[in-house]
Amino acid sequence: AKDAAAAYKSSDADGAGPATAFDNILSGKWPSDKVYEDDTALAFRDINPQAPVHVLVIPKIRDGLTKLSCAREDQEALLGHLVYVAQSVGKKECPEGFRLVINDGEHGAQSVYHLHIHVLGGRQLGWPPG
Ligand code: D5M
Repeated sequence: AKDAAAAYKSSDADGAGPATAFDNILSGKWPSDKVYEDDTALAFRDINPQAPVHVLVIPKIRDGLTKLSCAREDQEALLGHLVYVAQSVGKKECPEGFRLVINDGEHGAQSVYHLHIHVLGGRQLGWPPG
């Protein structure tokens, strides 16, 4: 299993965009409130929570996944795994339901260009989103 530092090096070396805040979390340089971790995925609490439960699920190695719309066909299994991890966190922390969000690009209000799935819940969420 790759450790976070090794994953950080790979992420940094992927050449698909500048380092992000999440590289600092993956390298251990910055603290994070981790809720789940495995070989390929990391889940941690959002620093600016929009709901009582607000967790981000990210790939440990970015590999060009600055945003969802950069996904390649060979990354289908990884994307499925990230969604699986997200539902697992949501089910555990939000038994009454939750929402997964992926912001993509400017109009999607994306701010960190390292793919992440927001897991939001712990209160009644509104619809449609803003
Ligand atoms: O969401 C990016 C999210 O990343 C946003 O909700 C804040 C969160 N964020 C940014 N920096 C940190 C750190 N250091 N820890 C935890 N969470 C962080 P987006 O979909 O790109 O708008």
